[in-house]
Amino acid sequence: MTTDARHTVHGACPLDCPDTCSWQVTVENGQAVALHGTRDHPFTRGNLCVKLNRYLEHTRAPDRLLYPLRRVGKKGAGAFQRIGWDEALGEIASRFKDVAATHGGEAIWPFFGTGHMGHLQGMLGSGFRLWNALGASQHRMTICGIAGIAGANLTLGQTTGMDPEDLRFAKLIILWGFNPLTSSNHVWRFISEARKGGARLVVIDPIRTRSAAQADEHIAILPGTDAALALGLLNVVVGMGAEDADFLARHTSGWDEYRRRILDYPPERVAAITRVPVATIVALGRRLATTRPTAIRASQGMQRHAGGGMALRTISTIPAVTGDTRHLGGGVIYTTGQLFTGSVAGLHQGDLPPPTTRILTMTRLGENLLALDDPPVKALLIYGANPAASSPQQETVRRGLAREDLFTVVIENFPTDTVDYADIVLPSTMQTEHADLHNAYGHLYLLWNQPAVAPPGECLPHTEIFRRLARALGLNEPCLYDSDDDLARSFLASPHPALAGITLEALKERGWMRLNLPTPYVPFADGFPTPSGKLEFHSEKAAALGLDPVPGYTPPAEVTDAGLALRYPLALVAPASHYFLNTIFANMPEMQSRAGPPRITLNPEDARARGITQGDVIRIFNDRGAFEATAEIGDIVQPGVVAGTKGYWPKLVGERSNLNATVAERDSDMGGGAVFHDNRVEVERLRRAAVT
Ligand SMILES: Nc1nc2c(c(=O)[nH]1)N[C@H]1C(S)=C(S)[C@@H](COP(=O)(O)OP(=O)(O)OC[C@H]3O[C@@H](n4cnc5c(=O)[nH]c(N)nc54)[C@H](O)[C@@H]3O)O[C@H]1N2
Ligand SMILES: Nc1nc2c(c(=O)[nH]1)N[C@H]1C(S)=C(S)[C@@H](COP(=O)(O)OP(=O)(O)OC[C@H]3O[C@@H](n4cnc5c(=O)[nH]c(N)nc54)[C@H](O)[C@@H]3O)O[C@H]1N2
Ligand code: SF4
Ligand SMILES: [Mo]
Repeated sequence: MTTDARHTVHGACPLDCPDTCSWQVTVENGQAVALHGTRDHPFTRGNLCVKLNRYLEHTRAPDRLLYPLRRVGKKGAGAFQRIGWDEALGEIASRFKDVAATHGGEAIWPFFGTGHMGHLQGMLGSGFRLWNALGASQHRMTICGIAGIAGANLTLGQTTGMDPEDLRFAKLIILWGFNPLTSSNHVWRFISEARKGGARLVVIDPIRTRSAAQADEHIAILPGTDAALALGLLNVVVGMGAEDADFLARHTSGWDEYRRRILDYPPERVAAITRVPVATIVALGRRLATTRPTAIRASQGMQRHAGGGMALRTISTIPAVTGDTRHLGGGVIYTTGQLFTGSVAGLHQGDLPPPTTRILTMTRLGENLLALDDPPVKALLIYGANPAASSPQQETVRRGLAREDLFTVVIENFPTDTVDYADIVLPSTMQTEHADLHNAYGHLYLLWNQPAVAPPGECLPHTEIFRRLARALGLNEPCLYDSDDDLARSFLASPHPALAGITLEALKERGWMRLNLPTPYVPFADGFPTPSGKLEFHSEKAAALGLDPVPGYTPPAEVTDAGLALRYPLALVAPASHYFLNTIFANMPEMQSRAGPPRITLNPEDARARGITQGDVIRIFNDRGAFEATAEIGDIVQPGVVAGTKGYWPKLVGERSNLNATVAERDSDMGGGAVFHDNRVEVERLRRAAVT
């Protein structure tokens, strides 16, 4: 690589977004001067998004962490002094060794988030070998889509039934709990193409989002009731005798049992559960019965509920009943992540045996820090995560992080609320400064990210930090010292045909490569990857897990709880912000000014009942906590539902809390997933809007 001439470097967006954009960094005299989407990438096609267009600026932001730090003030105060790397790693190694000697390795919790999605630097593999060698507790990534993954897997054996690019062939598209114009904008091109060909677009979402506002029809469902709606729609299909009897007989198991379940959900019953009018259910059910191909793009939003796994499990049955599974452009998409069948064991374990230590659920951080025994968590190493802002039950998390006897290391790019609780802070590189290999969860391309520029200050990539930490700990296992290229190769060295012909050299040369799957992708040509080889309405695996053997409807824990409803009558839904990616960019002045202050939208009826007018400062609370926001009044939500957006840094907003102060540390029905949108609150006015 020359450093003086102008040249471009292949890369990929590392953030938690289905699109995993391919990008090109233009480098001049060793500086990154421009960042563009890769034009010939079939999914990205030359564009990034409003957030990442300013990424280079973000890498040079004045608040970027550049040096290792040691805490000098109280936990949470954010007072630090600069130290050297050797000192920092020496201290971490000696504290980890003490903890392991006194309490066992499981008292160490490596806690990673979705701040970076790579195999080398991010949640798909970073540090896993080191934690295994140390005998640390294992970290279960429950904060995002796990309930839906578990649910879709029970039905289909995998989490997608089609390639998102094939949405363009659909004649009816249902975006179910998915707001792509904000959270996955590149898929909109394929939806638009289908619409040009006459497809109808229906959005099912409690909020009239940007995407819902652009649709032919918006169905404003009560949060957490989607599985009931799915059963109601199938009730209409079955009532018309429109089920694909041949497909059901040949490729599914348990249809009779499931059919009886469907018959339990006539539109009238479903309307009462979901608040969707009977006529709307019947009309969509009829369209579903008669429109081939129909594509359903489901997303994470609807599974952030106590019944979230069941929601995806039930919705995933629809294309089998209608026969859409047979058609190109028909089927259901949840995530494409599972199609990236690299060698996970190779990357995560190297030559070590699989870990057998206890597994800690990340969305129980507060409770695990405060109540766990045998052994208690005594050392926490947080990377690519901002739990003081992103995790449920914020006050509990803070109390846990404030424990004086807890040794906390945070590896970060920016001084987040979580950093404020660290004993030692380590500065990490950003995506233009390190190498990585990326999967996607919204398309079928593997990507390589080549470092484009030297890191600023003393920032290091995680891979290098973990090699140095292994040395400081005196660990000898050779695989802990593998280079970045070796690590990438260990994932690519998979015998699975989907990776045939994909080498590190080819990826470096091209930047991205499609998985070696047939084009078009026909997922279930050889049967379903379930235990029976069929699409499973009846699931023995579910029964063995203590779950209902047949898909159904599991009510949300809070939204339909009548007792709770008396005290906290409003259901708070808190999805993606258009200008932040989770908590990333919420410290960037440009994005802060575009996003504005935290807002909560109330229906005019709910606002009137509380004497709240547009622009008032309001307090949103329940037994778990409270936060402040500016009131926005509008009919984008129904009475009884209020909406905000995630991502604000608590320390930068009123009451030093964001909406996760009110969310419960509760598990969903499957996989221990988080329940961010299953949350009852009350709202009161704090101050009148300033008169201008
Ligand atoms: N109320 C509510 N809360 C939610 C959600 C919701 O819908 N509603 N959604 C949830 C979901 S889906 C998710 S995925 C989580 C995400 O929650 P988190 O896992 O906390 O993810 P982020 O906020 O994206 O990123 C965390 C941190 O990673 C850092 N980071 C980025 N790249 C790197 C890197 O290369 N190295 C290091 N060391 N750090 C890096 C960023 O600076 C950022 O501070 O939030 C959840 N929280
Ligand atoms: N701009 C931006 N893009 C993002 C993110 C971001 O923070 N900002 N976050 C990223 C992350 S972490 C993820 S996991 C992905 C995917 O994240 P998404 O799947 O987009 O997740 P959410 O934003 O939580 O929810 C999507 C939609 O589901 C709706 N919803 C909530 N509850 C229900 C329900 O019970 N039923 C139905 N039908 N709908 C419901 C919400 O109102 C929202 O409009 O997006 C990623 N993209
Ligand atoms: S956040 Fe999503 S849309 Fe934006 S650049 Fe990254 S992958 Fe692309
Ligand atoms: Mo996520």
